[in-house]
Amino acid sequence: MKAEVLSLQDAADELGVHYMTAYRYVRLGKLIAEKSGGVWEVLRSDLDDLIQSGGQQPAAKSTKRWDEQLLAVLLAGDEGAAWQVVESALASGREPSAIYSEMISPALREIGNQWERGEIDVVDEHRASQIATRIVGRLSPRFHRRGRPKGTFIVAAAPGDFHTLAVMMLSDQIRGAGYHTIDLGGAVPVESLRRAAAETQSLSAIAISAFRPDNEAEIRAAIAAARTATDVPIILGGPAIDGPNHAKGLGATAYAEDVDDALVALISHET
Ligand code: B12
Repeated sequence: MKAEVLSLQDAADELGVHYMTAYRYVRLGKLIAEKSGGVWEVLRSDLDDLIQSGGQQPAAKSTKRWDEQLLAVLLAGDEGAAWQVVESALASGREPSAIYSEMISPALREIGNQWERGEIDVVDEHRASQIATRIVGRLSPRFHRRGRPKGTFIVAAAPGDFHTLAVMMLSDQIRGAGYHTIDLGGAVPVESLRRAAAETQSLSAIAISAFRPDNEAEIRAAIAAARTATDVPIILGGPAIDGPNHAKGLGATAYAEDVDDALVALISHET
């Protein structure tokens, strides 16, 4: 059976509130709505949930769907609403790291898929990425840990690869795990990576992120150059890397899907 969809105005009428109040509910994550063809739409079941809870959605349910809410406001280009969704998720107990991996990453992946299918314009995608970048900038200080760092990670995107958002998130998550990080951002030149590897004190590992499957030669060159400067593990990850064999074939010590994987790779290299 097809789910019943209402306009936000209809939802406001049923709630007996002004349109702007209903929109505020959407921004606060109390009412789940998605923008379709420039118009906010609400599922009947979500409206009923809100009505049954006397205007207050149960926290667990809305927490589970912060990700959908974030996707909707990122697509709408509403930066204020995007930050409010993040703040609400933080207030309900979500860790900043989970905001990255369970909310921002899936939202951006979905936006990439919609762009690939021609459902949204590249402008929508760029606008959403910029908002996501600013959100990550605001969350970044929350990953700071007191005390002596366990070591240092260099984190960078492969040469020719401008997908810096993942590098920012990864760098924060590694910092959150107690390491100092040197974030070299996107499209790091091969020689710069080699020099950074040679000059960094207490280097523990180098993490390289790859989103472009078409620049394997550059990834290989970057890893080879870094290898001439250090023997710490070089951990390769990102959607352009198809698992451990692929990573090792490009010269990396190990493949990692996320920060936990990267730390496991580091520890197993050390022991
Ligand atoms: C935002 C974006 C951009 C932005 C990047 C902005 C920025 N500052 O980062 C801009 C506009 C620059 C861009 C450009 C391009 N993009 Co783009 N982009 C995206 C998009 C929508 C999101 C990327 C992103 O940040 N994802 C969020 C990240 C954080 O999520 P994540 O993947 O889960 O990342 C986590 C893990 O992968 C992991 N991880 C990642 N790396 C590593 C490394 C290690 C060591 C470890 C442990 C973990 C790890 O940790 C991350 C954080 O938790 C993707 C869609 C997608 N499917 O991802 C397309 C996408 C990656 N782009 C794509 C393309 C084609 C391009 C362009 C070639 C488009 C063009 N024709 O110009 C250019 C290439 C530019 C270049 N030279 O790099 C394609 C790549 C497909 C392909 N197979 O080639 C995608 C998949 C879109 C699509 N569906 O077609 N893009």
